[in-house]
Amino acid sequence: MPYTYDDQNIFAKILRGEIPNTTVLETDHSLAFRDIEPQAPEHVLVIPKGAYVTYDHFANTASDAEILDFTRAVGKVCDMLGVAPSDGEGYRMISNAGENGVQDVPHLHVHVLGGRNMGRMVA
Ligand code: IU
Repeated sequence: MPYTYDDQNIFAKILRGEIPNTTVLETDHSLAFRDIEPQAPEHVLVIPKGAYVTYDHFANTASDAEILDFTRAVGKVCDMLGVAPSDGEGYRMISNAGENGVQDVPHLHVHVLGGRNMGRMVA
């Protein structure tokens, strides 16, 4: 079944500037901002500016330029937060998709969490 994108989702509103956010990084095709309910001392969401619902939707249909930009944006955010294991203590990167993934906002977002030990993943 093809994805249908709901342009009234909260991240679409953030991208249109209708709702404020705490921006960490903005690039041509991506935006990174602080999660409103942080689950760790560092909790940033990285989203593509394009209308993609999940990671698979994005990876299977986005342009090479968008994918490169988004991938680099995630890496840059890790650097900016100082959580990369090369100079920090590591991080967790996750993206929830659909019902079983318990995705709340239907616009692709990667969570970057750090600043504490995230514990072993239970599921
Ligand atoms: P999820 O993977 O779709 O469950 O994550 C959605 C995240 O979006 C969650 O961590 C919320 O705290 C976060 N969030 C936000 O940062 N700003 C908002 O206005 C809303 C949700 I609504």
